[in-house]
Amino acid sequence: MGTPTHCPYCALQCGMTLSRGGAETGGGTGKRGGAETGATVRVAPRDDVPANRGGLCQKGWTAAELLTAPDRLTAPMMRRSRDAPLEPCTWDEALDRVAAEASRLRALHGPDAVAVFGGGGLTNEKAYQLGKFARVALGTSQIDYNGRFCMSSAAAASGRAFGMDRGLPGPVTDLAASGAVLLAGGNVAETMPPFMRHLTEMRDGGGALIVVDPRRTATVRQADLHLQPVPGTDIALANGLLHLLIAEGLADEDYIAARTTGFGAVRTVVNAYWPDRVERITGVPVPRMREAVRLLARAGRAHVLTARGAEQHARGTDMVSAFINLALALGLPGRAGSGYGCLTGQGNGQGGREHGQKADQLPGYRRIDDPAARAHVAGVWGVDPETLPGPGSSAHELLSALGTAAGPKALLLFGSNPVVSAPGAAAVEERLGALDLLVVADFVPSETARRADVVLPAAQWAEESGTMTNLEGRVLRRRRAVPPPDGVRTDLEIIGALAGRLRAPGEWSTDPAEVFAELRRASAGGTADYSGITYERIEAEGGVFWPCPSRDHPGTPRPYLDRFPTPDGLARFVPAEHHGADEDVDAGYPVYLTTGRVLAQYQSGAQTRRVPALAEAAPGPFVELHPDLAARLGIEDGGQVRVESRRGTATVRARLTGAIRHDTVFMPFHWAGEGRANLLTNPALDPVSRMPEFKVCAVRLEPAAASPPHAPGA
Ligand SMILES: Nc1nc2c(c(=O)[nH]1)N[C@H]1C(S)=C(S)[C@@H](COP(=O)(O)OP(=O)(O)OC[C@H]3O[C@@H](n4cnc5c(=O)[nH]c(N)nc54)[C@H](O)[C@@H]3O)O[C@H]1N2
Ligand SMILES: Nc1nc2c(c(=O)[nH]1)N[C@H]1C(S)=C(S)[C@@H](COP(=O)(O)OP(=O)(O)OC[C@H]3O[C@@H](n4cnc5c(=O)[nH]c(N)nc54)[C@H](O)[C@@H]3O)O[C@H]1N2
Ligand code: SF4
Ligand SMILES: [Mo]
Repeated sequence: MGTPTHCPYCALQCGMTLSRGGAETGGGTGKRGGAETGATVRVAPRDDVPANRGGLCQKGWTAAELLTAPDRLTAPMMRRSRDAPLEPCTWDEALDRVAAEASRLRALHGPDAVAVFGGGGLTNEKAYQLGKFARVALGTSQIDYNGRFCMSSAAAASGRAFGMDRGLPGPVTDLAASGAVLLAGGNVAETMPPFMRHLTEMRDGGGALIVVDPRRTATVRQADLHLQPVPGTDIALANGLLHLLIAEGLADEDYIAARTTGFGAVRTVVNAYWPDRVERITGVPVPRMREAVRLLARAGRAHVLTARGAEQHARGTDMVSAFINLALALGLPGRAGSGYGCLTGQGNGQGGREHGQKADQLPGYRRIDDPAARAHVAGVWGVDPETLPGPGSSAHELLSALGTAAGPKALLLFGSNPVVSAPGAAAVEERLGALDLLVVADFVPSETARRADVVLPAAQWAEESGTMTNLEGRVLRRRRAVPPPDGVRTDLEIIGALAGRLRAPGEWSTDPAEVFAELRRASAGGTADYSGITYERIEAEGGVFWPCPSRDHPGTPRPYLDRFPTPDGLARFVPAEHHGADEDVDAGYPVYLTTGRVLAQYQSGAQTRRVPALAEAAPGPFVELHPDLAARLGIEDGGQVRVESRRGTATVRARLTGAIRHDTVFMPFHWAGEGRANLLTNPALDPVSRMPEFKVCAVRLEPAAASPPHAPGA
């Protein structure tokens, strides 16, 4: 039979069944040591989950192998003094030290001296409890999370257009019945492979896939039309498409009049984006733009989707607004089977942004500066609203302030590895080193955990239960299939034990079901209302879509059908002007660098670099560049290259491909050490979302002296 659950990695949350026992048969199993010597955990895809319907990618198939990673953390560790090595200790020693040190720093410097950093991989229960822990047990305003580096620009743009931020406008299966999908800045064939089947089904039914990407990716190879812009020019491109749509009389005037506001100002702006000008800015030929507009306008049902390529920019919020404007002029949002959607990235990237681990947020997608929201949530927490701190700083600002005179002196980190994944990684490492106390809860000694003063070993996905909200806004059950190894605790147990030591008021259950019951009450009446969702309903209904404000409410697969959750019920056009990259190319740094992902590695790689089959498939960092550019620079395929930006230098292998623009190179960001893409990236922030510009900066390249091959797992 086995335990039905979902993959630990990305937001598609593919359904899988975990079963125990039996002999090990190679790929797809994790062999358990210690108390359960010989037991194995076997992964099989579920075909009753619409998102993946029997499919899994290589990361999902091998997910159980991390349960028994040779260097899995199974005992707390701490440093007795600053320069001492990390040594195993007891849980009491570790937790006492964290509580005592946090209390001391708070007494000395005030409550904001202790900061918290969370992650979009945490279950709803954990994300909720972490936000409550920061506000109630520590009293700090300084909490944010890695989702700020992920979909925050799309969240901000969706909020201002629709009054709400929920990744997709309907079930992912709606895509298959679409007549056209425009995907801007997403490489789903590598980042969520089973998602491709919905797009393939659409194409089989006559629909067209249009992809906007500076690279001819695996996704583009399955598309009908490729628009290949210069990185950072998507606003101009989207405005150009809208210009053509209007010029050709294809805008949906009736829909615009009935369901939207603000079109006039956008029309005035896009007036100046005539096709030749847009071709000059973006490099996309006018006939391709015309073709894209024709395919979308003729489609009937259609979707405009964005992913990180069109979001991780210093103007990322405006970039998404420009694509939303196009979707609105086509009359898509709020029509069944059509709409604008953002492809959320992390496993619980959606739920993780709803329940309070974000600097400006309280559970239920409430604002922390809203007096009514504060009163409601403080009531659930059993504290005086006056005691709740106000908004804190965004992820990059928080990390940049660590250990400075006015900044936090301690950081508690759950579910992120910023030494690899944060922009300006070298500066972040320096800030972490300046802290009085760094505490990291993780399953493995990530690059960030290795720098910690206290390391707390946490339970993995197959060893805990809770809920995850996938990219559709569907709340799903994560179910425990095996007990954690001896010495390992769940994140809820860790948070509960620290709250107790800090004498925090209120309840600190370590039982996910109890925490979820409290989350439901805290979210009641908020935008992301979970109050009608129960574990039983999720089980019986195959997941429940939020908002779901009562037990007899069916949940909301398609939220905008009747009206948008804005004060007047109308969607808002928001004008967006092209600004170009924060750091443009020049004589010193003549090439654009963009960054992203490959199929076999996940994020900072802390997990996937430890799975042998994945490490073999994607063994080390590289830079992808066009053969013509390589020839000009004297760079050979497979040779070592120095890639240099104004912030640092990375040394990686060259991978030559005609699938990228001549003026652009690409690096995945999954590896540590001197090949880190984030030694180079530009931490310029979007003014609204505070998203860093991961997707474009200026670099120069030169061949490097040969160096030994990269060790896997390093
Ligand atoms: N294998 C794998 N899968 C993952 C993850 C992973 O780490 N590995 N992470 C998960 C997470 S958290 C996320 S957020 C998602 C991300 O999923 P995606 O957004 O699909 O992934 P990326 O590779 O970051 O970026 C997508 C594409 O954007 C393109 N791009 C770069 N610059 C620009 C630009 O200026 N404009 C446009 N239009 N495109 C541009 C890149 O060439 C790249 O092909 O993936 C999830 N799934
Ligand atoms: N250059 C560049 N940089 C990027 C991006 C890019 O496109 N380009 N993308 C950005 C994006 S979209 C994202 S989402 C970030 C992600 O980057 P990170 O925030 O570093 O994400 P992960 O590598 O998933 O790190 C998660 C860490 O927490 C641990 N972990 C996972 N789940 C849990 C849990 O439930 N509990 C605990 N205690 N620990 C857990 C893992 O073992 C791992 O060490 O990277 C960003 N950085
Ligand atoms: S697509 Fe995402 S959820 Fe599905 S198996 Fe791969 S990593 Fe897991
Ligand atoms: Mo992400």
